[in-house]
Amino acid sequence: MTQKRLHIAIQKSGRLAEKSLDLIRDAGFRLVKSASDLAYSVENAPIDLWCVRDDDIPTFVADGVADLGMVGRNVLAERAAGPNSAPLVELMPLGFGRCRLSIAAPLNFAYAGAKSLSGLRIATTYPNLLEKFLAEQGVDAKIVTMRGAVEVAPRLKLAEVICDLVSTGATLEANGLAPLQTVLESEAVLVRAPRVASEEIERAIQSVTARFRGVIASQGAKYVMMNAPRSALPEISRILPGADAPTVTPLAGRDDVVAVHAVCQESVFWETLEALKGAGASAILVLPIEKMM
Ligand code: PRT
Ligand code: ZN
Repeated sequence: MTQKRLHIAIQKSGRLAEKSLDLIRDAGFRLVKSASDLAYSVENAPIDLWCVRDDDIPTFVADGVADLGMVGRNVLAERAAGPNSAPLVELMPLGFGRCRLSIAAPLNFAYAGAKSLSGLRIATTYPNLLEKFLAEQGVDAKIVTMRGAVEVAPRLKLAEVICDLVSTGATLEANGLAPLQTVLESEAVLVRAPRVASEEIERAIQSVTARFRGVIASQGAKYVMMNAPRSALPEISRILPGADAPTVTPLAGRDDVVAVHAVCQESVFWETLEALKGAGASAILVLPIEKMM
């Protein structure tokens, strides 16, 4: 019997495409591109990737064509907020593609909470999420659904206000707009359908998810080593950013000084090293972590 292959749908090209491939490669999967550019197969595991439009990823997963999908939470949430959509399960955030779905308006717009939107036209490519937001806020406004280039709507007098994705804010600024309120915080997420798959596929999902978690946990995490006076340990534990209890080992021939090792989940800045030195630490080393599980 041939082994069933796990299918993962990823964006073909766009903001999430490269980062999705990077995560899969970093999880140890060797990718071979198909001749058509529409798929990859994994050389060292029974996994195939389908490369599709991001908007199609939820449908691929809901219909069982793919077992997993990597897609922006905004795309999923827009679908979930619409009529007749089978819900999908968000397994984990993937740590890239971060953005916000925000209400934005021309700089001179006087905003005093969502009620200020009453009676206005709001242009968006996310009509379902916007409708849900307005209903929650008890605001009656007109939704103008666009396919893209939402930021030009106020200038074209199509709408007074927009609701669009923002990451750096440069697009809003270039169009004389400012964000007023966040409707949704988004990033790329791993999704699956709620139904239980075959035992083989369920096992593959568990294993792939554990590897992705490991890759994401090790991103930004650092291994910090130093020597420190035993008496400074409480102070040093306090300074180490996002570390659990450090490992403390004796140094040969020294009773007063120990070696301290810790995994820091947050960035270790020069300021942190200076603070550690100030607390009496010496020979401080900060090392990258390749894998963590
Ligand atoms: O072809 P396909 O349909 O697959 O791609 P697409 O054009 O629909 O999507 P794409 O590649 O633009 O975005 C894919 C996903 O990236 C989105 O669904 C979000 O989850 C995520 N993402 C993260 C963003 C942004 N940041 C983002 N800034 N998607 C779009 N934008 C746009 C935004 O709409 C606005 O036009 O970028 C502009 C604002 O950017 P800043 O940096 O100027 O604020
Ligand atoms: Zn799209």
